[in-house]
Parts: sequence; structure tokens; C-alpha cells
Amino acid sequence: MATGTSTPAGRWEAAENLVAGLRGGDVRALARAISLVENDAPTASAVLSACFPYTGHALRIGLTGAPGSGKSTLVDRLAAHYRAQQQTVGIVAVDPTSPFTGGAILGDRIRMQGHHADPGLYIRSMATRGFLGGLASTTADIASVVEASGKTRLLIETVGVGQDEVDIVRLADVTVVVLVPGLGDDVQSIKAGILEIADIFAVNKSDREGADRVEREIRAMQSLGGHAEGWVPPVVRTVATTGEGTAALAEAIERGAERLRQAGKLDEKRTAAWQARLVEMIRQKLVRELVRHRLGASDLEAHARAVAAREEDPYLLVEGLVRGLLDLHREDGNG
Ligand SMILES: Nc1nc2c(ncn2[C@@H]2O[C@H](COP(=O)(O)OP(=O)(O)OP(=O)(O)O)[C@@H](O)[C@H]2O)c(=O)[nH]1
Ligand SMILES: [Mg+2]
Repeated sequence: MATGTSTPAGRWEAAENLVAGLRGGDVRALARAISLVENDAPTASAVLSACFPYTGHALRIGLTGAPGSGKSTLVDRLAAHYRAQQQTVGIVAVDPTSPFTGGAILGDRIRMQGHHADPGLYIRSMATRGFLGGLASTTADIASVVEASGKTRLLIETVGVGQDEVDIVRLADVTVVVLVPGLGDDVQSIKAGILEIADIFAVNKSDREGADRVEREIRAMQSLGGHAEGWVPPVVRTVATTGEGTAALAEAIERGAERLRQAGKLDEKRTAAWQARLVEMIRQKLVRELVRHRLGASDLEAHARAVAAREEDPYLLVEGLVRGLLDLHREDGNG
């Protein structure tokens, strides 16, 4: 693993070694591979390529909902449920750039302690603070690395607050939207985007007053139609702190996945997800190549200044930059 990573061959060898390690159950190799991907290191794409043949088989389950709705607690319960069924589990929690982040990280750290002896379970929190775009794509890449280590169930937790988070759960096979009673968080006030992506609703904290009302509101929304493919998302009540409803939720997830498989919708969904990811990957690659060959970070700032001052035409600038990059590759004999 001490191979130099400054050459493509060296990067490939390093990546293959790392992936052989994580496939063999080396948790430190897994953590290192994830960090390389998260930090967009030079070896990252080689690591992902080496992982790719070992992916595509796990069921990806996205959980989203308001901050503090009990997603992490629920994810823990599901993980324990799957472990009892001899499934192996990977958890990827996306920590939002929000005031709630501190609590989430603390919660995840406490979780880790409870499970650290179990080699069939891996938990990773992703920080999003300062992340520059492509969050959904990177989350999916990290899930792939975790899957390559041999996990059969992937649980992806994200706070349902922004478009990034909606994009992340769109990459899941089955999406659970977690709602809670008594937050003044009426279903009507929940963003339409979140309702549309739900394959299943979990009404968590059903030990509290108002679970009936939340469920009624979901049903009322559903009666207005909307969800495609004739699948009416089931509503499952849970109490994540006691584990009540976990088995029913897991069953709803399996039924949802099975239905998708039978209708050929799972492949369709994954194809759509790949289409979004491919666009993102191409975008990232183009920007990286531009910065490497044509445009340093300081040049970008100089251009921005000139454009803001109306001294430069941004449309002609971008046209010229991209054209220049294509010409460069043609000169290299790549075109
Ligand atoms: N009464 C009750 N409390 C719950 C239930 N589920 C979770 N909680 C509590 O709600 C708080 C938040 O739970 P988390 O699992 O951290 O919620 P989260 O949605 O992951 O939070 P963020 O990741 O910070 O958005 C914790 O104090 C939990 O113990 C439940 O079913 N009933
Ligand atoms: Mg959480």
C-alpha cells in the first residue's frame, strides 16, 4: 500500500490494494477509501472503479425527515432488525450544515460505541459543511464503497431540508419519509417535494399525542392523488426509542422493494439515478480539467471580477474556455 500514487499505474495499484483490504473485512481500509472519495483525492476515481464490480446488489434505503424527527434512532432500529436477519448493514448519515449538526454527530458517535464490535455493521457520517457541490453524487459514491465491503442493506440518512437532500434520497431504491406529531409540523406545511419522493411514511414518535392526526393528513393528501405507478405509500407508525413498529417498517420496505422489482421499476429508478449521476460526474470532470489546464482558482476570481464590472462577457468566456479545453485534447491526440 506504500505504492506511489503520483502515476496512474501507482494509483491503480494503491486502489486495488485498498479495495482488496476492505473486501477482506479491513475496517481501516474501508474508512481510508471513504476518506479518499470524500476528499476527492487523486486516487478517488480508481478506488471507485475498483469498488464498482462489487456494487449494485444491496438494497439502498433512504430516510429523510425534519431535524430531530428520530431518523438516527430509527436507522439504528432498522439496522438491528436487519442484523438479526443475518443481513449486513452500512449506514451513511449526511450531516447537514445546520445548527442541529452538533447533536447529530454526537448521536452518531454514541451509536458507534454500541455497535463497534459488530463487523457486519458499518456507520459513517458525512460532513457537508463547506462541501462544494455534487453532494448527492458523493453520497452515492460513498454508499458504493460501503457496499463493496460486502453490505447487503444500505441505510442513507439525511435531513429533509433542501434540494441537495432530496437529490440524495432520489438515489435510494426505497425512500422513507419520517414525520412526527406535535411539532406544529402539519403535513400541509411540508414541502411538496418531500411528499412526492416518499415510498413509505413513518410516523415516528407515535407515543406522543397527534399521531392519528398526522396519519389522517397523509391519507387526505394521498386522496388528492399524485404518487405515480399506482403505489399508495403505506403509513407505518413507529416509536424508535422502544423499537415499536420497526418490524412493520422493515416489512413495508421489503414490500416496496419487491413491488419495484416485479414491475421492472427498480432498474428504471436506478437508470434515472445513474443519469443524474453521470451528468454530475461529467460536470465535475470538466470543471476539474478546466482548472488544471486552463484556469487556476485565482484566474477564476479575476474573471469573476471582470464580469461583475461588466468588462468581460461571461458567455463568450465560458465558450472560449470549453473550446480551448477541447482543442487541447485534440492536440494531445485524444480527440
Ligand atoms: N418520544 C420519542 N422520542 C423519540 C423517538 N424517536 C426518537 N426520539 C428522540 O428524539 C431525539 C432525536 O432523535 P434522533 O434519532 O437523533 O433524530 P434525527 O432525526 O436523527 O436528528 P438529526 O439527525 O439531528 O436531524 C432523541 O432524543 C431521541 O431519543 C420516539 O419514537 N419517541
Ligand atoms: Mg440523525
